[in-house]
Amino acid sequence: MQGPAPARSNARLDYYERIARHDMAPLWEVLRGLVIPQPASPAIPHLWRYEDIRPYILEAGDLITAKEAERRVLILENPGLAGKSSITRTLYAGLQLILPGEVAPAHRHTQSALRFVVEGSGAFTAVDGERTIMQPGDFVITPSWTWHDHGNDSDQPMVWLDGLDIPLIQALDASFAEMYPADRQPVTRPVGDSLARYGSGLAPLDHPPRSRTSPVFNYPYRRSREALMALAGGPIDPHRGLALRYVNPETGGWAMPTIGTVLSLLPAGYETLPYRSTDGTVVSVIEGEGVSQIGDQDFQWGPRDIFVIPAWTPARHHATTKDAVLFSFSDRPVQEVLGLWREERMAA
Ligand code: 1HN
Repeated sequence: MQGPAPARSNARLDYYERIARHDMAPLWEVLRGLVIPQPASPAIPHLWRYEDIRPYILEAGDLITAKEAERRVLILENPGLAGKSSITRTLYAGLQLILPGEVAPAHRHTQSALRFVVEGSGAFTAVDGERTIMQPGDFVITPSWTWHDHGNDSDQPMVWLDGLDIPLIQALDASFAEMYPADRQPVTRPVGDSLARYGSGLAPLDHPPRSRTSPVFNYPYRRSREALMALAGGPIDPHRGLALRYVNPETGGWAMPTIGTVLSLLPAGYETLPYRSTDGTVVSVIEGEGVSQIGDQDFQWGPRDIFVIPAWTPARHHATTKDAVLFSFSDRPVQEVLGLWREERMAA
């Protein structure tokens, strides 16, 4: 697969032309590009500075309502994947705006979604009959094929990062979607019900898991941050900082079947050693400031900035002035079940 490319004699070229008419092609002409010795993602490292893009997000609010748009979102498109609505090869990311009084109508689709609240507080999302009120840093899940609508009964705009497995579902040709017959689905359980039932290391007796996604659909930042900070004085992974995985309490596995989510702490002044893994990763900065070297580029970041580390691209992170807290997501759960996921802990 890495030997020299075969020469293209006239006889061979003539043959390729004739077999093309029968919808066939010679593998030996393309093999070296298909089965490559290591990942070479077309995605490139990139950072979206929140301060720079925020005016455009708010401007969308003057141009179109959430209802007309169905979802008023600016896609964060990887510059290496132009026109593909993708931030990595398998994942989509966007920033969604919902203004006071608005409703994003109920629908469902086979794509799984996560919301990570970036700005504003008090808007809600309803999933499968339950509402959750969202605060900055909350990680909220919309499992595959569940009805979901959003609303904002607060007095401030809310912006959240959407992460979906759209390109992955597209590659599998497994997209189904439909609108709910009304803007809002009926609410059948009180706010906080899922967290009370499943979010305290307890689960209802005699109820087997109903889905592959965590029954906790809002992991409130207050609780996640507390867990992280409780470990702050202890040992730290030199390549990854202090990193915690969001778990499905029924299985101990990832919270979502297709998207792995992580909360990390880099103490002030801490510099990680270079690291790469096969899961291209989207990072949303919650607290702190720093600089990340991704491939051969340096990216400076602060609160609410979003950056992407393509698959198998070495990255190292430095929290400069304060403790940094980062939320990140990738397709790692998919790669793990398929036995494909790899990482490399590199020397400085
Ligand atoms: C979607 O349903 C939402 O529910 C956000 O908020 C972004 C992007 C593509 C397809 C469906 C949402 C989406 C989406």
